[in-house]
Amino acid sequence: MIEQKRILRTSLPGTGSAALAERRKATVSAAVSGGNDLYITAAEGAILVDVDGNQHIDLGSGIGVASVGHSAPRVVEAVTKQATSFGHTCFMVSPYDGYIELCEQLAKRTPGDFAKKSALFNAGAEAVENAVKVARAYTGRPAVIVFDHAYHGRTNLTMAMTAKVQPYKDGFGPFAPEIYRLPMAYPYRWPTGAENCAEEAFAEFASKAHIQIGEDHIAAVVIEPIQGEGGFIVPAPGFMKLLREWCTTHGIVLVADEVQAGFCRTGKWFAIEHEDVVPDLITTAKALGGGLPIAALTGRADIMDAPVPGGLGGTFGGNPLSCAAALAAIETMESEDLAGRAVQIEELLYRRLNAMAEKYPQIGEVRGRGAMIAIELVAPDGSKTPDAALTKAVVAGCGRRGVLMLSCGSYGNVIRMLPPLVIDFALLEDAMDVLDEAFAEAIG
Ligand code: PLZ
Repeated sequence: MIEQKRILRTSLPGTGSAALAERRKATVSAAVSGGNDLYITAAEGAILVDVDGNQHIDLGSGIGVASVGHSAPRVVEAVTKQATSFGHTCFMVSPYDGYIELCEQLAKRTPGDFAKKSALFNAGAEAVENAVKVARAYTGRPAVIVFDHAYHGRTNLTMAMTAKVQPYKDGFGPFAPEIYRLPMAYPYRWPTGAENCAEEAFAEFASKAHIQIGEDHIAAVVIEPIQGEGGFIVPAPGFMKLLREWCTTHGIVLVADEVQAGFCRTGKWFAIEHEDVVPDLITTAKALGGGLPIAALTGRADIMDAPVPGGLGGTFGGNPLSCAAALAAIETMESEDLAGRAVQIEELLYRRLNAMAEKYPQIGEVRGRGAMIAIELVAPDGSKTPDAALTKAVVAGCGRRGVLMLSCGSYGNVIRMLPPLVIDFALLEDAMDVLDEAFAEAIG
């Protein structure tokens, strides 16, 4: 048992982490994104233990994965049991029931009161790629619409769908064709004000889609119901509904990319449920696997059956260990009401972050839902000029004190909080005290 407490035993990084950082430098590609150089040897609940014995509060959850907590008991038990019976056969070769049971669960949990089917993959990007394949096969059309600030992955197709060049796309072109980027309803930065955002953003969307692409050429609109890497941007209220109606009118497949926001993170099973919108297809990964890699594409049965037989698959997709982990993670979310806990986390974080925003005018906005909350940092003069340097300094200050925070945002000026949903509230209060300290230190 790891005590759910922040404990610093050495200065950071300790000698063990420093030694591993050296070995890494010699052998791991320098192009692989670097974290905070604290090397982990154990984790439980919301605590990460580094090789020097320091205990860190994890407000990143391995980028939104550890929603059920690190080493969640049901997941550990299910994976251990599965590993002792069989580890891999390939569902396309010798199938097994875990895959089917998980598809049943996905049909049951995802929004939409209609027949649904799923296919299982290894990572979020792969689920998104397959959503595009399925939508093209179903509609017989080529074009795909994505949004400003979107993040959908690092494969060739999903790089094209991801908005930000640095570091995701630089030097990696040419990119896949027929991807069109349209404006996102980003309330905080909408030029005429948040209150006009949904309608104006949609009007611009519909006009550009008509003039530049043509509705009859569009297979899918792919959108994150809350944008993740792009800065935890919650679309202006009503925008998603307008998109839904427009897609229905034109026979276009609406894909919700819930890779980061899905599975109880935002206080509901899926973030799009807050919008009262039902997508045709939904992509999931991250929290779904409870720590093991798995991703899913779920949606209307007729759409999911559109590709040619054999058109979807992959050696590892729906690996038995990952299916067992996912079933245990879903059971944990259900029996521990983790969506309900996310709502409680939201209350705590908003209370603490709004209080900090009163003190620090650099906090331009507190936003997000459930346990997916962020602050956007800007110049304190009302200009909303992004402050990436301050963001970096605050995240580093938290790191030095044993609280792992992640930044995000197109302008690198957003600090996001993605705690495990099982986190003790005392631990979260402690993390907020640390954030406050780090803020005070960074602004001097
Ligand atoms: N769709 C909405 O958030 C992954 C990636 C971080 P994979 N986000 C974290 C990084 O720097 O690589 C993500 C997402 C949304 C798709 C993906 C892609 O999921 O499992 O990383 O492929």
